[in-house]
Amino acid sequence: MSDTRLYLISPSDFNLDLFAIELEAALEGGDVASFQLRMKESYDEDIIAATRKLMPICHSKDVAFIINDRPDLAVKTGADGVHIGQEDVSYSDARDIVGPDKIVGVTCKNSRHLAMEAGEQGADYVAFGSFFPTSTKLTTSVANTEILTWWQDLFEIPCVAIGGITVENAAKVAHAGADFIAVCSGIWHYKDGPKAAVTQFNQIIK
Ligand code: TZP
Ligand code: MG
Repeated sequence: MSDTRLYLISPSDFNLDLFAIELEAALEGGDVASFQLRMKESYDEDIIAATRKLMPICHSKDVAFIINDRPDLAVKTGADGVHIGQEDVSYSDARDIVGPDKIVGVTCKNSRHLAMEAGEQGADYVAFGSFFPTSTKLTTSVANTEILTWWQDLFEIPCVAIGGITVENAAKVAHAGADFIAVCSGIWHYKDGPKAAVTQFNQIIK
């Protein structure tokens, strides 16, 4: 394990003013590499309004701001990148939309094949999951930590571990080779609050 870093994922629904305070607190807790705005059921104008409020908070801490599913909104809002799943727009279409400079990350479930394909096409990171039970998303694939070690040994492109990661189990995916651990409820529902969660995660994964 070397330098695993945190990748925060937003809840899909939240009060923007209150969540902005939570996000600020979380980023006070320690190192965070990136933040993904994952508003799955929202209107475009709400995603744009959330980006306008939350992205400056992230940028003030050098945290990359990634939008889920929507390369078009990443361009429109000036976000740093987009995260796409296998059911979203293809990697090549996403890249065409956002251009060469933005981050494009791709969910690869538990598939070595999908990850190699995404890597060959130019993905900036590949994401594997779900490693642990989660209620944030309907689990369509269960991943084993071996896939992180396999990827880490063979490829330079960073890999992200996702799904049910908490302060209790984060060491397992970090040790296995995750470059980033992506966490939603393990941060926002942490018993002592998001700031303490970020501090705890950093102690565990460094
Ligand atoms: N993809 C696989 S699991 C998941 C996503 C977006 C949800 C992650 O949220 P949590 O609460 O950290 O399990
Ligand atoms: Mg998606």
